[in-house]
Amino acid sequence: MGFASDAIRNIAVTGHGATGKTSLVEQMLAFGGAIPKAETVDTGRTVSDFTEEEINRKISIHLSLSHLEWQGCKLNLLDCPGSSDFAGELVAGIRAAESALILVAADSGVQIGTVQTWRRLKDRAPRLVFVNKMDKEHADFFKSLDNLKENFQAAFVPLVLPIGAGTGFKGVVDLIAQKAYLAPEAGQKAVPSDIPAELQEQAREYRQALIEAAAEGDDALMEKYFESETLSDEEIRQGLAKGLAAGKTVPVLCGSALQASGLTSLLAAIVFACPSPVGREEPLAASNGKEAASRVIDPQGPPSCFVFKTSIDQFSGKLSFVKVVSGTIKGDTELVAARDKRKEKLNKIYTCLGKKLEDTEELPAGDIGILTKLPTASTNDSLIAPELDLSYQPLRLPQPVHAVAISANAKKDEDKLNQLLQRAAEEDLTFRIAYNQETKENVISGMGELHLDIILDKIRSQAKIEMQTRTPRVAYRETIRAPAAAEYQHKKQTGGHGQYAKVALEIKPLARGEHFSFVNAIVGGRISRGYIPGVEKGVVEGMESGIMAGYPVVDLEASVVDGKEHPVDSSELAFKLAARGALKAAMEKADPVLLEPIMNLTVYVDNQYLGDVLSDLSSRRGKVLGQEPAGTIQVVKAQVPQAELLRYSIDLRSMTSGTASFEVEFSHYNPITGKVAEAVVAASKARKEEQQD
Ligand SMILES: Nc1nc2c(ncn2[C@@H]2O[C@H](COP(=O)(O)OP(=O)(O)OP(=O)(O)O)[C@@H](O)[C@H]2O)c(=O)[nH]1
Ligand SMILES: [Mg+2]
Repeated sequence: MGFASDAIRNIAVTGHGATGKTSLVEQMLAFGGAIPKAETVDTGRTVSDFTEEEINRKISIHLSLSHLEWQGCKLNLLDCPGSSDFAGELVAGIRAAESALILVAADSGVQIGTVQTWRRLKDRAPRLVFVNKMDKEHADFFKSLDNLKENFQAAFVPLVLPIGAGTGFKGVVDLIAQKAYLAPEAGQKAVPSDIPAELQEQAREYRQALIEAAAEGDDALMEKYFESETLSDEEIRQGLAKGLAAGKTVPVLCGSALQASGLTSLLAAIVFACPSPVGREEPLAASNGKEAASRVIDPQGPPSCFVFKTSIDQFSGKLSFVKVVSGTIKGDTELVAARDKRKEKLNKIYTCLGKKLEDTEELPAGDIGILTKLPTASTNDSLIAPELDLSYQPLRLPQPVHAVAISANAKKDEDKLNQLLQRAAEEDLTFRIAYNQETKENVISGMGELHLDIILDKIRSQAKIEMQTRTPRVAYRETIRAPAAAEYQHKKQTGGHGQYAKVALEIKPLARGEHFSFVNAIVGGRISRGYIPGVEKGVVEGMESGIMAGYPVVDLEASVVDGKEHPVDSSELAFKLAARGALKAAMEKADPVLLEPIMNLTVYVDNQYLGDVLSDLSSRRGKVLGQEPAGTIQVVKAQVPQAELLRYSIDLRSMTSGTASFEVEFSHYNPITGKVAEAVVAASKARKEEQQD
């Protein structure tokens, strides 16, 4: 209880799916005495994977927090899911941690998820690698090490060497302690022993490399090393810590989570090499408009924290996971939400071991904990002392890559379904729900098919609602390619108070993305000032549905140049209708065209599937912009029409046996003509007829 800020280490445990992150966290917790015994993912009783969906699927879906004490330090472990379907949780985990432990499976080396994690870590530099699963057939520590060097620009430095591999794996040699730690019997601690004779030469060689790497971390150590050609163990640790904090050195360890092997060296490395939160920078939101872009984590000063995750617990209600940036947070600390200065009443403060909440008195700067039942706080909120005026940068979450249209089978369930989807979106910011006004569909989107399936399964089982999903429609647009002019007269003057207005419009194309502008070019009072807003409204309403396929019209300038009014029968409504008619007539003559959304696509793919992925992209009317080899993995950048990507997450999976992954974001709208455009027009016509039936 009561760790000072500089005795805290926050570690995001990351890596490709199924590399053993959850298993390793479990073993570390047991090794450090935080739990009596390590369970396995297969029994569904681990600390980290505790939700029903995780237990059923035997994968991590949510970021989970646990902690242990080691050599006087509090280690907060953030177990991040490996699948790219839950990349949002990884982003949150990385944000809350000062360093990342990247797991690589010794039998597979660097995988797609390793590359993606590495990229996401770019601005949170310090990282360690643990080569796990050394007990597996084909496990090869040195091959994995070469693989890392091939893929990433960094100084990888082994801190341990494996003793054997595969079924012959016995444990590790710790190159700093110069001891062997053999895999312990179940439930036992690893006892240090002498380095086996056959490994002594290799250990000497690697220790020398380790000393050199440590010396490079610090000028004074470098000098000392030149003089005496060696460093003390303590100096090695200091040098590595400096190199790691600067993001230059990446210590590499190995072991087996299954056999609880390699943990002594790993935990020691976390304590001596990973930076404490104190003095690390927490980025500020751009909207602060202040000179500083960040604030250093500091136990002094008024308290503040950042909510990096929100979840709903069956018993405790809303849980807000916070990272304390300054001061100390206690039960009676006064905090307001930076967003609206509304007071947040704190209740109890907790730390946790997975689902198990543990009371705590206070959270000092740098620590991670849970605030419960905050009335309005949500993920990305900054909670600050009332005298502060700042907010922290929101999470840089990835854009959804997969969308489906959804509706409840029974009309009576529609509202309930919407409510539950909204709630899911509050908990998980990479899941979104939106009603698409243009296509008249409820569309949910997320990070992949699995992501959406899991959310829908939960709703199906808990609320007993049956639903249907469909491929969503694309939001096409219409625009013009030439200037044109037309006039239109709206007239209904049969008895009584009539309607009269006449409007002459000139329209011309604007640059892509400029949307709309309206010019009043009336001279000599041909239309009274008071009616001009009616004309503009008519144009805006007319642009809501174009003349080709009924999609919204964009990138057009309309000038009202002439018109006529009647002393009694004219009204704003009459001018609105006349303007709408004039717009349609002008568009007919202005070389109209359909626009389709084009997406920026980044695909991470193994070399062996590169050819398939590229030829598939060209069949999707995609344009490959570049290709970056990163060792055995290629990063392909392309622009592809959205209409061709509606099932990409499913197709890419089957094309690459589930190994590839992609990111996608909207880029721009592009004109379509010929067969592609004809198909869009035909589909829209068919839909209209169907609606009329
Ligand atoms: N042989 C062997 N199997 C391991 C080892 N570590 C984990 N596993 C197994 O690998 C599988 C995946 O382990 P997890 O701990 O769930 O892996 P993870 O990285 O947390 O997976 P995600 O969170 O879903 O990405 C399980 O069946 C584990 O029992 C290891 O060191 N050796
Ligand atoms: Mg896991």
